[in-house]
Amino acid sequence: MHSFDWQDPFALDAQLTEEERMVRDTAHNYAREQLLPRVQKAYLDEDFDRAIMSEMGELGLLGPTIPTEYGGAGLGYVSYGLVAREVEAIDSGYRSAMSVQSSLVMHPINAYGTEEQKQKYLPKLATGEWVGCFGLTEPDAGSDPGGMKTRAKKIDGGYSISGAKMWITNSPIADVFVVWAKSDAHEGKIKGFVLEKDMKGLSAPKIEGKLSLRASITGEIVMDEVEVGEDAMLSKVEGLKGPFSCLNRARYGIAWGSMGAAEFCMQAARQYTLDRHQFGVPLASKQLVQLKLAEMMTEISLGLQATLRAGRMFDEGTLAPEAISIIKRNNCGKALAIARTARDMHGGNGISGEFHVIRHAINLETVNTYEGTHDVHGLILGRAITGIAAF
Ligand code: TGC
Ligand code: FAD
Repeated sequence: MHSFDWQDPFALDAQLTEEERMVRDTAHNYAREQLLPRVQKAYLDEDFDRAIMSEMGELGLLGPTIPTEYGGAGLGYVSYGLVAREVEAIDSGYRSAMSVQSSLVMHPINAYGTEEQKQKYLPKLATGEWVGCFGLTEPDAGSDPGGMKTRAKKIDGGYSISGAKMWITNSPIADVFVVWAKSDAHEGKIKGFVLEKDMKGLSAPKIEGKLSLRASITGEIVMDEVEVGEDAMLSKVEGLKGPFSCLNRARYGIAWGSMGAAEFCMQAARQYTLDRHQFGVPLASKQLVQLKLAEMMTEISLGLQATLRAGRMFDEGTLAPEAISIIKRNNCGKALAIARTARDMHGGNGISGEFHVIRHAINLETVNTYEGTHDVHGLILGRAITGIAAF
């Protein structure tokens, strides 16, 4: 019989290729050595260090699945997921910055852009020289992006775009804005546009005072008759499937990332309860504590195994969006519950930034909401099971 490894019950490590392990180790070392030491201050100061994007770019962590000819790493989706897991073990906000750049900005340009757009944007996004953001959500259109008000009006030689996007990761520091608008030249259908920072009529004010995801920068995108040429349009896609195909990739990465945060919290709770003595014995000797750790290990190992399977299916081209809803919804919900329990197991120390668990728990409130809320993914699955849309 094999011996049991509580950190890897189903031998996930053994199911990875040599290349995937190398990518994982690179991301692990970077996250532990460069991100962990600065996260507590960044969180307290509500500050995202722009240099992180260049550091990640240098290591090849931005756009890992983008072809090498455009500056990406040409890796598979399992590698992408492993990076998300390592980065989110430190902070969901750092994974956010990375997944927006990779899945929501580089992917649509690569999938729907012209050769010129790819040459112009992808290499600089891959190195982190440019930061990108993705504008889908609006003040009055969140779970229902089909209700967006942003309009692209046809003008001579291009479009005039007006509207407002809300809750946009990276927007205040972005150089490149992928925004989605209803185009009057396309019967009101949704089209994607690539805007640039200094365009007239474009601004991206920061949203101040977030109590969650404070180490990530979030803002609005305000577009007041921003004029762009035809060459700003992502011409190869039309309708909601454009933004949704980007969300598929980001949601998949979040499924991995949230498990990284959960693993961090579980390991912290285990160590804390082994070290902490009450009633003359380590807290870890108590049945209630062991049961909590057992639940955590169970959910993490099942969550990771499902996510690895999804990654393999992604690379084979057999992964349906509904399967991504299963892992996004389940892993975020489970990670949030694990982080809250780990916070409780730390007692009073659990509310201190020094122990990290409360930061993870508060971050995971956002992760459970963005990229489709927990309930919206439940409704996507309900529709798949019954054939009836209940949104
Ligand atoms: P529905 O009628 O279902 O679909 C409209 C069209 O889109 C196609 N489609 C998809 N295509 C690819 N992948 C998917 N996952 C797709 N889902 C739908 C569909 O086939 C159809 O195509 P066609 O050709 O027939 O037009 O659309 P609906 O309006 O009824 O939508 C329902 C619902 C609830 C599923 C959807 O609106 C939804 O997913 N809402 C959640 C919104 C959301 O996730 N927003 C995320 C914003 S970005 C973000 O949060 C970034 S945070 C990043 C970070 O910091 O990490
Ligand atoms: P609503 O849609 O108003 O939902 C409110 C509540 O109602 C939720 O509990 C929801 O589950 C429930 N609900 C909604 N519809 C139904 C229904 N039909 N039946 C039952 N219950 C329902 N968006 C971007 O485009 N780009 C980004 O980079 C980005 N980054 C973000 C960063 C942060 C920090 C945050 C908080 C959000 C970000 N978002 C981004 C927006 C995010 O995707 C939305 O917040 C999310 O999709 C939910 O939309 P909403 O906030 O409008 O909530």
